[in-house]
Amino acid sequence: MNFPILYSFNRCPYAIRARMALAYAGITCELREVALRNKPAEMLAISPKGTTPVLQLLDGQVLEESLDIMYWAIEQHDPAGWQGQSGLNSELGQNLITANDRLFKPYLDRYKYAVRFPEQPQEVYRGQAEIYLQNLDDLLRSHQFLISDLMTMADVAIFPFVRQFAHVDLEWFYSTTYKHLQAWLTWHESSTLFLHVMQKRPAWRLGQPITLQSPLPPQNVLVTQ
Ligand SMILES: N[C@@H](CCC(=O)N[C@@H](CS)C(=O)NCC(=O)O)C(=O)O
Repeated sequence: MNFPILYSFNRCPYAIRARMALAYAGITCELREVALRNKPAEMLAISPKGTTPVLQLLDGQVLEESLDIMYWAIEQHDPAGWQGQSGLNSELGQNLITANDRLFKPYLDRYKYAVRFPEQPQEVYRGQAEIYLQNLDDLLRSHQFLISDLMTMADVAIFPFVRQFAHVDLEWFYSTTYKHLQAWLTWHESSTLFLHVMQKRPAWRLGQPITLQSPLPPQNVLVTQ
C-alpha cells in the first residue's frame, strides 16, 4: 500500500470535511467510495462500527472519526493556518464544532427526514436548528469566517452540515435573514477546495484500479477569500 486509504461516501458531511482536510494538508490518499447500503467487508474489518469516513494510515493505524482525520491531516501540514492563532484547541472553534455535532446535527436530521419523526411538524425541527444558525450568523457579522477573517478548522468542520441543512429547502434558506451565513455558505460551496473533493467516483470494489484523491494545488490552498 502506497497511500493512506480513505473509505468515504461522497455526500456524507463527515466524509466531506475529512476529504477537505486531507486535500488541504497536501495528502494523497486512495479514495474508496462506499455505498452505505453495501459497505465493503474490507472497511468493516478495520472499523466494525460501519460509518464513513474511515482512514487507514500507512502504519496500519485506523482513524474512524472525521474529526480525528481532520486533526491528523492538519498536524501533518497546515499551510494556511487552519489551527488558528490560538492553536488546535481554540476554545470557540472547539465549542462550535461540538455544538454542531451534538446539538445541531440531531435537529438537522429531524428537519431533513421529518417524515421519520412525526412527533413534530418539520418547521419545529427547523426552528430548533435555527438557534445554532443564528449564532453562526452573528459570528459572521464581525468577520469573514467563524473565528476571524481567516478560515480555520471550525469553518471546514461545520460547513458541510450547514450545506446539508440549506439544501433541504434552498428557497427558504435564502429567504431568511441569515445573510452572513448565506454568503459564507455560497463562498464555501464554490471554493476550489470543496469542488476538488466533490468529484464523483464509482463505488469501490476490490480488484478495481486505484482511485486517488490528490492534494489541492498549493496556489489554491492559500486563497482564503
Ligand atoms: N462520528 C462519525 C459519524 C460518521 C457518520 O455518521 N457517517 C454516516 C454517513 S454521513 C454513516 O456512515 N452512517 C452509517 C450508515 O448510514 O449506515 C464521524 O465523525 O466520522
